[in-house]
Amino acid sequence: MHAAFSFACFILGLGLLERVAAFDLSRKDNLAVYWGQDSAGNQQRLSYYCKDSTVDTFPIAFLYIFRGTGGEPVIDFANTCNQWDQGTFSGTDLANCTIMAADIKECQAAGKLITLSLGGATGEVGFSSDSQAEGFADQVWNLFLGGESDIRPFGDAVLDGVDLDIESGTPAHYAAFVNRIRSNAGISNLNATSFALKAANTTSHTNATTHHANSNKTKTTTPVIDVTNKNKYYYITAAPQCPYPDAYIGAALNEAPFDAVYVQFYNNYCGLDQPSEYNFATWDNWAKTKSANPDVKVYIGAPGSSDSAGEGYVSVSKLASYVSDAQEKYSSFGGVMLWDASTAYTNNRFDLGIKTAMVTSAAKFFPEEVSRNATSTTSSAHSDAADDSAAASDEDCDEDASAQAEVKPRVNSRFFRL
Ligand SMILES: *[C@@H]1O[C@H](CO)[C@@H](O)[C@H](O)[C@H]1NC(C)=O
Ligand SMILES: *[C@@H]1O[C@H](CO)[C@@H](O)[C@H](O)[C@H]1NC(C)=O
Ligand SMILES: *[C@@H]1O[C@H](CO)[C@@H](O)[C@H](O)[C@H]1NC(C)=O
Ligand SMILES: *[C@@H]1O[C@H](CO)[C@@H](O)[C@H](O)[C@H]1NC(C)=O
Ligand SMILES: *[C@@H]1O[C@H](CO)[C@@H](O)[C@H](O)[C@H]1NC(C)=O
Ligand SMILES: CC(=O)N[C@H]1CO[C@H](CO)[C@@H](O)[C@@H]1O
Repeated sequence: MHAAFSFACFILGLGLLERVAAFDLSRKDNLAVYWGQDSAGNQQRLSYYCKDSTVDTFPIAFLYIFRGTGGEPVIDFANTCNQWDQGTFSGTDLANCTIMAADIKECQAAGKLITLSLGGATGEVGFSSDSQAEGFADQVWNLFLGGESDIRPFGDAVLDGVDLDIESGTPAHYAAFVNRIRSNAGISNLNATSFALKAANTTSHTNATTHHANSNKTKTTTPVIDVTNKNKYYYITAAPQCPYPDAYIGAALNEAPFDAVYVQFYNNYCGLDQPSEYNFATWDNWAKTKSANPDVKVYIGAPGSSDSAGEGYVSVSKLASYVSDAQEKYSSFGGVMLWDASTAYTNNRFDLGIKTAMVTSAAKFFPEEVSRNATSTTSSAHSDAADDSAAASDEDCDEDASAQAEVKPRVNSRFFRL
């Protein structure tokens, strides 16, 4: 009885996870697309890009000043939320982006990860000591992740992790930052897979214990673990440039465990437009021999259009051939990263084009893995449990959208990344 009950709960638990098509880091057809810098000059609110199942992860960009006025960081999402148009928390330059909370939750309900990207080309970033890095990790944890603060730029929305796109400042102490975030999240010795197993195990064990509690009152004190809300796995990624090792985040990548790296194969001699210098093999070798996490996933980072990078743009079919090559040869390959959402959408849905190609070739190389379909999984991602909340917030969002339509989109992004 005990065993059968636990097993049933375990299966039920997994069923709940699958209803919202949970993110799966182990796949080789994931798509991460940066959002926030309005590179095409027509950026829509975040939820606009979550209406279908094309994109799995949105790193939102950027938190670009670590220590601003009042000791708080500074964030900017161009025409969607910034310190000038939306206002700041008192005594700081930290924008109050509570208007984005519903969008973040709507995207998460559709099974997508929303992470906060730190840095960018014009970032004022860096640390002078491990303790400063740890203090900043606590701040980020409390402002955006599972912690608590009087000021939460996204209100009660809880982001799914952080991305380090460090392209300036000093490279030291980022490992201390990463390790502190992971420690705050309670995942120091876990990865996404072992965390999920442990959570499922804990839930089934707690339920089994509770079930038997009537026969022995002393057991009713067993704590109930909440695995639904803040107690989730928090993902840490980085966006190194392709020249190996990366000048800014390279050391940290060897010292602290990252879940994935979105290597920028553009604006550099080793980019996608330079087939003879393109160096994914070097990054695969790094993953297996030097990375603090030997299971780290390496994504091919690409421009979403010819306008979104100085050089390195290639067509969907050219990128697809890099993808199928990597799926076949490199076990570290995890998918594609695009900079950014607005340019990819403007460029004939480049995101959908590469996602469809990735899914098709992954199904060819890994027929044993449950395949997914970039065009047809939309309905399943919105099905079942996710439906009610998504439908409710859709209505709220439509009202907001018409209100927002009157705000003029900015012509130039202040953080156009070259
Ligand atoms: C932040 O903005 C929301 C609405 O966008 C508002 O309700 C809230 O009062 C603001 N918080 C502060 C501290 O200004
Ligand atoms: C699951 O729980 C059992 C009993 O508490 C424990 O022995 C086992 O190691 C746990 N497995 C995981 C993956 O946490
Ligand atoms: C209840 O738990 C106590 C302490 O663990 C144990 O001594 C007792 O035998 C249990 N009673 C039953 C009915 O299982
Ligand atoms: C987690 O770690 C185990 C080995 O400890 C590995 O087999 C598994 O692939 C890892 N999962 C992820 C998502 O990295
Ligand atoms: C995905 O589904 C659509 C519609 O059912 C179908 O036309 C397409 O061939 C499928 N693609 C893959 C890669 O299975
Ligand atoms: C199947 C089942 O009963 N699951 C429950 C296990 O315990 C957690 C926490 O109390 C509940 O949220 C689940 O519904």
